[in-house]
Amino acid sequence: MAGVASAAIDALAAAKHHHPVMPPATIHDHVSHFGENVLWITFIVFAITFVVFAVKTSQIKTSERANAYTSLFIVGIAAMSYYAMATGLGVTYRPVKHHLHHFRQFFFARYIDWIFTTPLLLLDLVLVSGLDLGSTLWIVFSDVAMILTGLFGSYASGRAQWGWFIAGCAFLVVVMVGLLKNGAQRAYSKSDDLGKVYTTLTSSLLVLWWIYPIVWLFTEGKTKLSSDKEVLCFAILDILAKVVWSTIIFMQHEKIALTTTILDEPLLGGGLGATDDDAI
Ligand code: RET
Repeated sequence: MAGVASAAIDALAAAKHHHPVMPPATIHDHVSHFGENVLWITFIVFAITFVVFAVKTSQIKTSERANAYTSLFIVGIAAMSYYAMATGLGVTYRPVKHHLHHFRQFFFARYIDWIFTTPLLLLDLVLVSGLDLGSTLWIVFSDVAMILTGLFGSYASGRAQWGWFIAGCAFLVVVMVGLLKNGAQRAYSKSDDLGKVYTTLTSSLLVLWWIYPIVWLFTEGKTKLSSDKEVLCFAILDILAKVVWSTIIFMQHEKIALTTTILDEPLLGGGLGATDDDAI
């Protein structure tokens, strides 16, 4: 009992110093003050964006708020995830391959964040195009599988890691095909204007999303970049993919609302906005 209590006290003391699970090792890669500041600044950016989005959402007609609520939820989750990482909660250490006494900080909170926010980002596009439920499901399932490969791949060692990485990239290709083929067809079938808005949103999203595996390769994968650089690269990407990208959706909302009839259609009638007959 006393052992448990003293372990709890040790854990609390360690958490206070941002090293929650400090293994008995000789080398640790972890963020310096610079990285910690990046985490805090990113948290503040997301928190402010959440407030701004909440105000903007309240100014939109209730029936046209679907994208706005989705974006609000996305930045809200990101704010929580960055708060967790900045306070040392969503962080642990993992062994670095081929080195017995070398451990590197591992920000698992990212993956919890991404597993919720990437499907929500895709939902934004589904709402814009009015894609049918069947296509939506395989796109979203591939996306979730992709994030899981990143989580497992970070912990895997040696060659096993590349299996996860390749599988993850394959899932991203599936997502890409679904968005560019099924999604675009559906959006253009509604109107040319909507098709164009959808294509701009989708291509900017995909360009950003392909940078994630590249950063992952040099950080979690090959551990070539320091923990500070890892935090900085993902923070920039997350702000671009969530704050900037969702702001574009907010700005386009009138065009989207004018051309879609999503909310007038029955939600369970074959799709999130689509009916059975217009499913592709
Ligand atoms: C991983 C590693 C495995 C291979 C691939 C990946 C892709 C991750 C992506 C993440 C996107 C995150 C976003 C977050 C929200 O802002 C998991 C890094 C392909 C595309 C958009």
